[in-house]
Amino acid sequence: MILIGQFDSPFVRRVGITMRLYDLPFEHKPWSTFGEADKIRPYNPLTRVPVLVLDDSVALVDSHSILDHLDRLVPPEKALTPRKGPQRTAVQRICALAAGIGDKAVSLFYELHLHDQVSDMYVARCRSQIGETLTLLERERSANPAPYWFGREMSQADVTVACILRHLNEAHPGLVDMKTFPALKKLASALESLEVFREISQAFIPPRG
Ligand SMILES: N[C@@H](CCC(=O)N[C@@H](CS)C(=O)NCC(=O)O)C(=O)O
Repeated sequence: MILIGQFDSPFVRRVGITMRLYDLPFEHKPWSTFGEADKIRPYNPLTRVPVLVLDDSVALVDSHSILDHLDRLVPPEKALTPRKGPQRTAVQRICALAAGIGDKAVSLFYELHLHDQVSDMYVARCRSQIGETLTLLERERSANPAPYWFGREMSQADVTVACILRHLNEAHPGLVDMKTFPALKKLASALESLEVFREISQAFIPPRG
């Protein structure tokens, strides 16, 4: 399989980390969505990453559907998102909230750095959406003393939250005071110290329009 996209994208990174944790080998093409859009376009006309090119050449897009595919390539006990039941819904809910923060962080970056005229209203809206969702996640995480979000085993919720927080803080330094979110900070720090998180990582490179 071929994974397209740079690991400074939280969406690409969560796919890369998941593939390592699943022992699924992949070739990595760290193409930039702006500088190398022409290389990405044949696989994804949206020129967004991640893209996962399967061995039969089918190109999957969007980290949610890519992870759904990968989860079915491993035995159920190894999958980071449970196959069924309330636990699946619970993991997906945290992933959706965290990934939503990632979407807003990307939109905010484009608004601030790629638009000639920045909309103060849109910037304020993104900031508030990010802050309020972090507050909700902090509240739920701080009520839970388990080492990972859903107990003693890592789930996709943990992977996604850590990837999103790193991207948020690198793309928008100073936007969020992580001291205000100690439980999230602790979880992310623990995960970022793991070998797989250190290997599958890349410092944020600002896109240029
Ligand atoms: N919902 C998508 C979001 C992917 C996304 O926003 N990727 C960004 C990089 S972090 C991108 O490709 N941006 C280029 C663009 O939107 O033009 C996912 O989960 O994969």
